[in-house]
Amino acid sequence: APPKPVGPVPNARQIEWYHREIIAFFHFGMNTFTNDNEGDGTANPEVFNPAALDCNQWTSVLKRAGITTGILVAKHADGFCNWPTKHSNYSVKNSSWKEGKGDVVREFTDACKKAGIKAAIYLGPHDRHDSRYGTDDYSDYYASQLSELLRNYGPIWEIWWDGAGADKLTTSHYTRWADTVRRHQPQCVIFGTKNSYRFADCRWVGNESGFSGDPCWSTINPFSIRDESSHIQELNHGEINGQAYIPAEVDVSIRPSWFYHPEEDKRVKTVTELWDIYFNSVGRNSVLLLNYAPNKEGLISSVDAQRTDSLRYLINATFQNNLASKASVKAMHPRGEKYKPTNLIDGTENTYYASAEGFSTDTLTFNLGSPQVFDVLMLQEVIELGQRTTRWSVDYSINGKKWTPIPEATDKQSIGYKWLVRFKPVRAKYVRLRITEGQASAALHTFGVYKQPITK
Ligand code: OTN
Repeated sequence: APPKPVGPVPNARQIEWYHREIIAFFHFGMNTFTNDNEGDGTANPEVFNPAALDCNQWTSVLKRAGITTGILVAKHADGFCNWPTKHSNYSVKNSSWKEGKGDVVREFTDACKKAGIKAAIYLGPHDRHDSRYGTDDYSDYYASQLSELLRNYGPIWEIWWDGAGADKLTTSHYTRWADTVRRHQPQCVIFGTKNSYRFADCRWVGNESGFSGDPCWSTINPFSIRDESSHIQELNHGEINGQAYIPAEVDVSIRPSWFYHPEEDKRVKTVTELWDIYFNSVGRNSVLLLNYAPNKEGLISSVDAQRTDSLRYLINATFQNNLASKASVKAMHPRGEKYKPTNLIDGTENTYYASAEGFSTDTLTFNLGSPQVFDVLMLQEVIELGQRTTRWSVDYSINGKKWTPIPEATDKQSIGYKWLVRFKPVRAKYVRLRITEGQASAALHTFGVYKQPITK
């Protein structure tokens, strides 16, 4: 019989969300033209004029980087709307761009559709331009804009409810807005914060620097999201006994700021920094939300594009070859033929290894056939069955008798959708995964060892 799920489990939106692994953010708006990050909402709409805006260039950057989803800021806290909304005059309609006939949201969603990329939207809950902010009238205004965006631009894959400046907004505001989201786009993922905690499919990770905690559980107590300032650790690590399944989405910018500033052109994150961020987010059971800052022309600078090309090269070059894929595998407590140990190395998620009922510990020994050199390992759990394994270690051996621990892979805790570990290259013919604690029998679909390409 298959293992029974344990604890909270992901919904269909969350399963799909995890598989994106990396999502792109696009901070572009009035701040781009005023060289600001937090405009006060008084900038003249005329200054918005992205003369060479080309969202197809943005999506080509994503395609090269292998990123399949993009979130556009439609309205940031300065209140300026990047689409010609019917519900405000503070928008592209009154800008000099295309004589007021332009629509960034339209160009973005069209480009995404053409490129096969999922389009998503950030509609800032905080608004410094609109004097109704925080009132019931503002609730109407925001709901109308949400409907406008969710009805007229095709499928919207995620909606992003930034908690910044949002403390005045109550659960009743968000209840209404969540109804609007669910009515128009039932599959839309919700990034929820503070008082939108009840509707969150994914949570903030507690920093904007690109790292999840170790461990990082997919579960958390919803009140830790609501009362975020006193629960930064819980946001970063999750809570193993948390009542809800709300995994972390790690938002970080490829530049120091969220919006474009020419003076930051020399401070674009290096490939090494992005590689660290990848391991500390995707490699820690989270989704990476990586921000691009299109410039005043309306284009992504070539350095930024090259950096994510290189990140993609590193990901593909590292993970294309699981050096354990031809191993023979022995398990201490196998569940049976359907859940056999070689399911771990067959390169698919559809088959998985499971330990026998009643065993929350297990040992899996991989004979690689010949000595191999590797410096990365990957584990993936069957997330549909809940967060199961809670402590594990990996050792290696040349003769299968004398084992050496990998310090970086000793006494690890969470696994979840994906857990990656990097270490100094080791040479070994045998590798062993010891599962030493669990909330239930292990259920893993992937175990892999890899060698990073020489990068310097
Ligand atoms: O000043 N801030 O608002 C701030 C500074 C540093 C890091 C975060 C924030 S606000 C924070 O942003 C998150 C997204 O990065 C979430 O939306 C949180 O709810 C929000 O409080």
